[in-house]
Amino acid sequence: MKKTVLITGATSGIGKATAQILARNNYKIILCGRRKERLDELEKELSAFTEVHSLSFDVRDKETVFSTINSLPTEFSQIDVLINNAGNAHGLDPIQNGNTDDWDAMIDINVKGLLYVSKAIIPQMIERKAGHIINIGSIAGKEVYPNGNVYCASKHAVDAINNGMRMDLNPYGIRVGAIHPGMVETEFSEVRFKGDADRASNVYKGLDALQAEDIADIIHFVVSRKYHVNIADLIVYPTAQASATIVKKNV
Ligand code: NDP
Ligand code: 8X3
Repeated sequence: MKKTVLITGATSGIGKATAQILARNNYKIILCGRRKERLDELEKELSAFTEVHSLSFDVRDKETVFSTINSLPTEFSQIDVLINNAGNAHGLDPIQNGNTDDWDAMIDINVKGLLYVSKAIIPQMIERKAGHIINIGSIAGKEVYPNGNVYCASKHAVDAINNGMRMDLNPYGIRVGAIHPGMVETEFSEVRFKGDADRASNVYKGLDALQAEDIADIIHFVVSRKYHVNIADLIVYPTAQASATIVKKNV
């Protein structure tokens, strides 16, 4: 039987590429994100391969997260795999200059949003004593870098939540694991720099950065292992990167 995968942040980058690869590999897909037109477009594209359903909501909106996920049509209501991917960095400033709206966004989306979506789905996994949760962390959840302060804190929280979830859900046979990418060329830096496309593209200049498809390919590998295999924690860099701050650029 086809497994159903719910992907948050499917309108762009890693989430979108993951939906594209899983749709072609016999998974039913639930696409989530705020940008409705992008969801509609992707749903149309992927419907050529599999059953697709879209949910447009902001992961910060607690009530809507629960009501939306709880009102999925029957054909999509059993969620076998949850990919907690929605998230972004907002700003790259020393702590003393940090914008409190940016701080709120990162904590509310990357941490609290991930928790709300998980809480909406975990009970059905517990009931079936089966399920798989993949949390997209970051190298920023393993190391702190200058000016990364609150984004790094939010991703350290994802790392902790991932480990805690795995422990708490262990009695129920639920797989939990995280993937922590280094530099992936997506809309991530455009969001971080509030639409400054030049500054964003500079981040990836002079190196072969990871592409969203590289991470999607790994997510496909992780979800398609035999059920007794749980890939719990994975750091993925481009070859040019050796740590959060050590990056070999050809400039
Ligand atoms: P993108 O900016 O390309 O994608 C981010 C996705 O998150 C979008 O689909 C966006 O959808 C969704 N999202 C953001 N805010 C919200 C919200 N409030 N409610 C619902 N959905 C939201 O970035 P990436 O693909 O790179 O990022 C995906 C994940 O990977 C993030 O968790 C990021 O922290 C992590 N990551 C990225 C790295 C990189 O270098 N790119 C490296 C390490 C980790 P919409 O705006 O339509 O709601
Ligand atoms: C995204 C990668 O290095 O900007 O999480 O934190 S980094």
